Amino acid sequence: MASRIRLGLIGCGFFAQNHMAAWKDLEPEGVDLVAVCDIDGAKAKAAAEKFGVPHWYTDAETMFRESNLGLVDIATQMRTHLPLVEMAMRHRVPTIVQKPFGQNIAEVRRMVAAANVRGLWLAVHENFRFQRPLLKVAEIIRSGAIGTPTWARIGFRTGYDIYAGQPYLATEQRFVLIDLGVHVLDMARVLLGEVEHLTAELQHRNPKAVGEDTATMLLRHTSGAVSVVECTYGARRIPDAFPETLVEIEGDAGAIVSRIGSRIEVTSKGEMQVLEEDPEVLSWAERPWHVAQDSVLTTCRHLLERLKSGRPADTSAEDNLKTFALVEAAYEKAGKVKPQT
Ligand code: NAD
Ligand code: 89V
Repeated sequence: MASRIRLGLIGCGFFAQNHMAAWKDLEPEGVDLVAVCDIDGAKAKAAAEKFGVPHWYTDAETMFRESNLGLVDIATQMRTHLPLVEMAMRHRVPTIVQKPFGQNIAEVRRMVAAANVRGLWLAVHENFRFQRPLLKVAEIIRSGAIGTPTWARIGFRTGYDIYAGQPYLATEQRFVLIDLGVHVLDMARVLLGEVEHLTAELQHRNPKAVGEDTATMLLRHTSGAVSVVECTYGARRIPDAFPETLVEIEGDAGAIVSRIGSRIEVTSKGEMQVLEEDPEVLSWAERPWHVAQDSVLTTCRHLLERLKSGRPADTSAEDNLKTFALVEAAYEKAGKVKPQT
């Protein structure tokens, strides 16, 4: 019988509930969540009880020493990713870390180096590219149905109260680009390929947020394609698209337009076809998060399969470094942001 993987999870907060639910669903595929850790003992204990995890810890070092882990999933906020990834590497445990990979590119490079010097597997839980509608868009492009992509608009524009579940976002000096821009820039790479030139405008439209809450970027890809990549938590439109990333993609033989509700309009050979790609609402999911929650399960399945087969993840540390470099380039190009009262 193929050996089962002993998994530990660090950070039992808001979004980790989806990680733990997904890992429990993946038990039949060879993974056992054997330990959880949170510096807040009440959260660690609650997670262990909710998900039937045999051991819980308040100190990651102790968990590594006692749990004989084959994989660790770090679902804390970005300021603790570097120390926890380096700890996992010292214990020679293959590691998944949530986005943003790090607080800045220097930290990201340190984590990539810590894995490479030891020949260890390291990946980022970057799940937008595993959202069902975006998987379908990428599949349509690969099929050649729209020819060669030449232009795109990739946007995540919402007024959803993200601060209710993630209050810390309102206190980050570097906010929407590193939190949300990292997702849509990753999608730009997935759909149109690597980027050779980028400009960016940042806006600080929400006076209650410390950092920028709106980013609009113009990218030229090495293919010659051009994309407008944008994200905001300050939209006022109805219906609200949360948590969907809406895309328009033009090729030399067709086009793709995604609409709210995971509907995809594909124009090819002069015909327009509508595809319904709204994922089922998993037993542990709820609208409107269900699109993101479904992507967590797909992401964790991909990561597990790649680890077990000894191959890098599509969202490997090395790959996500390229996306993170675009985040840093956008901050550099945008310069100082003036609050808009
Ligand atoms: P959170 O603050 O709710 O949870 C983080 C938890 O980590 C807290 O319970 C905290 O006590 C714990 N923690 C902090 N330092 C620790 C340490 N050294 N050891 C053990 N536990 C520690 O944060 P969140 O909203 O769940 O976000 C966590 C990460 O997930 C962030 O990086 C965020 O960007 C990301 N996130 C991703 C998605 C997505 O994949 N689409 C969605 C939301 C959040
Ligand atoms: O990724 C995040 O941190 C979440 C989002 C809604 C974008 O998934 O805020």
